[in-house]
Amino acid sequence: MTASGTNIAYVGLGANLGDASATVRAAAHELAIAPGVSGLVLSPLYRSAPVDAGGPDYINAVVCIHTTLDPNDLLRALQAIEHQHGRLRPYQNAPRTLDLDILLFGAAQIDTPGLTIPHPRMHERAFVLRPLQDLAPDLILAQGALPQLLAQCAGQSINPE
Ligand code: PH2
Ligand code: MG
Ligand code: MG
Repeated sequence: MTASGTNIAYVGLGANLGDASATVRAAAHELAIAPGVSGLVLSPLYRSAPVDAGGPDYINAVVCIHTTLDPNDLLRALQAIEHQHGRLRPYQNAPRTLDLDILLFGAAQIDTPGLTIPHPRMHERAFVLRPLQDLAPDLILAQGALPQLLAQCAGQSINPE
């Protein structure tokens, strides 16, 4: 936590139904103006092939925020934005209009049924690591530095949108 009582969090954004780019940009704006959230920075958007999932290509991005919310309240705020964009959950990893995942929340390590932080699969997904690297190139995850982790995802297709 910083001196002002805020935490820095990183949130992954993904969409592969409808106008995915517009949805990701709109969701970032909605999060930027949410109570308890400030200083949002949006990474460039990327187009990525689905990983462990089917359906159309995804649009992915990452945002960095400062927040006075606790992790569960941030999760609820993200779920409200997903819901506003018509998110349905018919089955795991189903195509979606919008997915908002907390990747990192300060130095928090949380493992509860509803919330796991750091995100348990972020270190093996180029669609997270590449935009995260744009925002925080020197970040080091428990599994390694971003360039090293990205090199291990070389088979995953991801291109600037
Ligand atoms: N999200 C998933 C599963 N697979 N693949 C890509 N490319 N982008 C995603 O956002 C994504 C995925 C589950 O949340
Ligand atoms: Mg996800
Ligand atoms: Mg999710």
